[in-house]
Amino acid sequence: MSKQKLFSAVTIGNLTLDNRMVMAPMTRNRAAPGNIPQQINVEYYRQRATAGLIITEASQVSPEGVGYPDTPGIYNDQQVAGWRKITDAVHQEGGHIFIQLWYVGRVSHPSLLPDNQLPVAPSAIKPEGEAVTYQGMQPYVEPRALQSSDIQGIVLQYRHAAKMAKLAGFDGVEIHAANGYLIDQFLRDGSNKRNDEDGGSEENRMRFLNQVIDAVFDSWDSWEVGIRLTPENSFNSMSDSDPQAHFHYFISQLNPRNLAYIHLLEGDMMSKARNVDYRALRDSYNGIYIANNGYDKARAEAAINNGDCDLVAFGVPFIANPDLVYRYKNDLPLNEVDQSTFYGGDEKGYTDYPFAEQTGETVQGS
Ligand code: 8OZ
Repeated sequence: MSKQKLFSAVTIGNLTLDNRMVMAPMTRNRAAPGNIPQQINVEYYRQRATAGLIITEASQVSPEGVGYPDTPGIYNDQQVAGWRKITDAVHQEGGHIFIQLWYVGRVSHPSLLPDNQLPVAPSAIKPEGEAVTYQGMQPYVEPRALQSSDIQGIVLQYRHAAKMAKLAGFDGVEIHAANGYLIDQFLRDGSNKRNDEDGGSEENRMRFLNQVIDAVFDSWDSWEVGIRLTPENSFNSMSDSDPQAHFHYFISQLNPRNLAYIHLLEGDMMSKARNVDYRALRDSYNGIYIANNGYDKARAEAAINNGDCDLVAFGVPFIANPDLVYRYKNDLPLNEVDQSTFYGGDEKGYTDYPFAEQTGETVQGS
């Protein structure tokens, strides 16, 4: 068998990852009250530590950043203590783990926020649909458009969370600038109608992201910071008038930042369309590119061999297969995934997916 690049080591800054299979960030809504990571989460991440890199589920940088029930935070000491058990467990198993920093912006609901305050956004544009709240689904509300003077306060929340992530023992952080949350709301022109220094030109729309990067760099080296982007994902009512050109600009601007990586969810999760030329975006970037969205082993191998990406992030396959690396390496069948247990609940559909050895599968020809 020829050497398979997917299973070859890769260096990011001072880190050497065992393989190029990344566990994608996935919201699972199983934090304890207070948005605190708990023992079941330790077990979940420990089981998946053979991934070259784990990127955690999105984690709020402050109580104001929350948008869903039971999602973890990374802004207080209890949360840091909870995460510390997770990073220790992953490191004990020889793995590496970045935490994804999150502030949802307009995709929230007053009932989830301190003092029932309104969600915030670059512009007062309500997303379609309903928020998931502790009282069930409730229609989204029109967000409050941020004042220029509010923005610095949010940047400071990112700075604080980045510092807490360091205390929690992570190997790095991923800035969630994707999927229609606050940073993405600034980047894309369907949600950013501002006519001040944070809206209009590409440069202005990127200002908030640049400030967040600077804030995170206060506690992390550049090669310990990744960024997730979604040029054309329409999830959360997002749109942009020219994703190819705009994201070419944003990504080119990231070159001198010397980041750990950029991580792109390619295509539109909702329509399954894929109208952006991701190879062109990849070629405009000098550093490491992680590709995501519906890859399996064959597509991942082909993409890496073709130079379309350096690593591939897998989501759903890692939910159902804690030993996905072992299964792919040995061409073993995958467990069937139970979508009904994606969000919320207990160990069922979370830490009870069997490892290959337990199902009696044998390894062929290795
Ligand atoms: C699904 C459900 C809730 C949140 C994202 C953090 O899309 C999420 C998310 C996904 O990035």
